[in-house]
Amino acid sequence: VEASIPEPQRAAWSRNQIQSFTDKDGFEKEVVRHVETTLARSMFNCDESAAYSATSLAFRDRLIKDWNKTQQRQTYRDTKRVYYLSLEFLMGRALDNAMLNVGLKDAAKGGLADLGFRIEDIIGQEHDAALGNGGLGRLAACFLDSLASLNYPAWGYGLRYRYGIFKQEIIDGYQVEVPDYWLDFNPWEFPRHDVTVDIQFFGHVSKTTKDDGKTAAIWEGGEIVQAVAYDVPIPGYDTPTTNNLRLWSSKASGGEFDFQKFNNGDYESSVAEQQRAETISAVLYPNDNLERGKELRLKQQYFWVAASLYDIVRRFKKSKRGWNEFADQVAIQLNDTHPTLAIVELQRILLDIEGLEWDVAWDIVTKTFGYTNHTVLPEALEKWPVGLVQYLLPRHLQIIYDINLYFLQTVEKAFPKDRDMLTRVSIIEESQPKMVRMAHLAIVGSHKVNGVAELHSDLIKTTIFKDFVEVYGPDKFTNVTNGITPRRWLHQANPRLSELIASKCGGNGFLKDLTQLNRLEAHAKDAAFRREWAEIKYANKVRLAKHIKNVTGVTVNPAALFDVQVKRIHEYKRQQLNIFGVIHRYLTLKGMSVEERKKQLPRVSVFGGKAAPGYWMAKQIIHLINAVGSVINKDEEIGDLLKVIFLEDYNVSKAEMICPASDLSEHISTAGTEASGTSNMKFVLNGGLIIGTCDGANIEITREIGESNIFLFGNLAEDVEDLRHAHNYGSHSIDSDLEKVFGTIESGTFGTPHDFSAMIAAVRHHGDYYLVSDDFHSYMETHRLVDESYRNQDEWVSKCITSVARMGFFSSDRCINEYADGIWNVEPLVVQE
Ligand code: GPU
Repeated sequence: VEASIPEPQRAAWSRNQIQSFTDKDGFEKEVVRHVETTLARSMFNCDESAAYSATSLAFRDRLIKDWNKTQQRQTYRDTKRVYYLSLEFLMGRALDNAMLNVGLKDAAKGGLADLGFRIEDIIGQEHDAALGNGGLGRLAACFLDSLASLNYPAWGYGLRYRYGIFKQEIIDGYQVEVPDYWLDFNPWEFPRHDVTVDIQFFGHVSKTTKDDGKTAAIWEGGEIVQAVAYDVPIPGYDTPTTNNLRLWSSKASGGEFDFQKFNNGDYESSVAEQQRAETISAVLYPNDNLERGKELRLKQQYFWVAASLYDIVRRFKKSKRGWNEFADQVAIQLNDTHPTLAIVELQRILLDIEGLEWDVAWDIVTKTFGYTNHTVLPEALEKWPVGLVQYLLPRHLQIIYDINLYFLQTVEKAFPKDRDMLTRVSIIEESQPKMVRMAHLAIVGSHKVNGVAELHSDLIKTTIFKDFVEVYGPDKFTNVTNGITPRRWLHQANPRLSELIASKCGGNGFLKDLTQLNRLEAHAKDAAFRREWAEIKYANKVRLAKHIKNVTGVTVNPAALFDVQVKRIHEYKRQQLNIFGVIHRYLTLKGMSVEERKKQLPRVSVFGGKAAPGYWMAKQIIHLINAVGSVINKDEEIGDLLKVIFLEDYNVSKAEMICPASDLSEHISTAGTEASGTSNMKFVLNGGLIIGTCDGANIEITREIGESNIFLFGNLAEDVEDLRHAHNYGSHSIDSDLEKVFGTIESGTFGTPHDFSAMIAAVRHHGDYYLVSDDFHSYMETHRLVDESYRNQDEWVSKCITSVARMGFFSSDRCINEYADGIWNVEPLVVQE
């Protein structure tokens, strides 16, 4: 069909396309048109929800044009493309981002005002796209923003979950999970019912002899599920490049129903089959830093990986190039081990379908893939039972065994007679049952492996992947420190601060080259500038205080120090250390005379974050925070001096409100456990200071902004092992202040002590694996330093300004350029307008 339309005709059509709006009046016309036609409503009953829909549709129309042109340009120029495979994309809201990236937010603001709406209210109508758990998924979203903003020809590939991360409600202090059905109305996705891939599961493998006498494997039988593409446009900031995020949705391959069964009267089972197929992309697994080995999860992984690779190979084949050029045209990045089957799938395609020799195919595969590791925590490292892989993907298991065989042969040559080495590096773990180690497969099948912050990248080389450094040498392993997009996390989340910064940095250039923030440094000592800066922070705190009042009923004083810890709830992230610290602060205040109390600095401790539904201890931590809050917040003796708030349902859009309102944020993981952390960067970029451990990216943040601008405490990663050993085999005495906190909990001050006994026992009797007691004293001392420092507002604000000025390194643009240079070998596609 495409080819039958003559070129002049096509060119004429594209010249005559309806022009998009460029100003307020044009925007208004488009909104009215969409309300009255697309939505079939009258302007007389256009409510905020309809105004949101129409505004989104108006901006979507604009994006589509840039998007089409970008795809045409990339096809025409046919340079190397990057494919970012991630099971999670935590995108948040799209409208505000689209308005800012396209550069017409002011037009929309004016237009909406004419129609009787406040733009904030309209933006607030949008449901977050929450197809991720936490940092890993949000990193993928920041990367998409940078890839488009820097004009890289890039695609994201993921799953279109019908249910994203659950919505969290707090009922009687406990977390309750509610399904997040987000697809009611989503103007940001385009179903591509013509882009489908049949995905095979189960079945068996037979051998056949080809014409040339060689044998080939044939995978047949089993069942077929269809993958349908849904495309989401990803606009770059201040560039026409609009890339594509392709999400796959599953459905039964037979179309709506199996008519055979239907006609035979077996209606129910034909519907059941339909539903079973749709289950694959139904729900995001809500675990962060934890793998639970569920069969459906493995199905999700293969479904998504196979559909994506089919699509990538199909696109490559259109270029009519030879396979020897594949790795020059295609770079695929594996976001953690979740997409590792892509390595096996590409080898299968090249070997079984395209008929390449093993070595030729394998060379292409390893040149194509890069693998990013995001954790050293053992419970998060993926392993799949061999039996399950055999049953679900029989041909893939054979290929995995062959990959392992050839790999172990080379290891054997380099380390003759070292049986232990072979056992340690093998892709197959010889356990009961045998397991496929996905990280090992990812390393063997990639040309580069990277960690996400310097400490983390060093740790993977010296701990979990140590043997592989010996096998491959150190150059296969590299570091790319994480970054965040300043568009969403500064310009969008904190428009007033962004504007103030622009006024001192010579305009908005810093949003594309974040190192330009260094121009601020000269102004840190300027009293008038500091006042403006502080005034913006205060306004952001007022806004958060209002939100807190609305959702919890608690009044907090915006002049208090806002101390924030928002992230997934996890023992290694140590929210328990924070809440024990809060209790200690409360006890200290209670022990003071009225006079003494008057001299104290008021504080608001804000917590937020979801616990995995099956993570009992994390749920107990949430319960304790709420229990403590409900006692302290109504203690009239304490009043404004201390408030404890748990904000329910922490997500991307709430983060955009919370980050700009923090004075101090907590990044207090046990040293060596947090691979990088990225909210640490968001908080500093928004003019807040950090209390933190020497862990993840905190270390590099310290190096950049200076030791005097961060509150570090606690034991170092290099000492953790010895301390744990001492807990278990030596004497383990608990910090005396922490004992007082435990005593208070056990006396029933915060409700039934039994509810919290496991949390206390974890420290006292079960080895205190996360070193809560070891770090408690230094944590509390450091909080005292924070108070002291905050009293001198001039100095505090200077620290904040200086820190922001030195944050240029943490842009995800820098990070993406490092991947492009060091791992992908891709270049931006310059746009000539
Ligand atoms: N991370 Br593994 C997740 O959010 N989920 C996971 O399942 C795994 C890692 C995080 C790390 O915990 C965090 O330190 C890092 O900043 C982030 O990935 C992005 O690299």
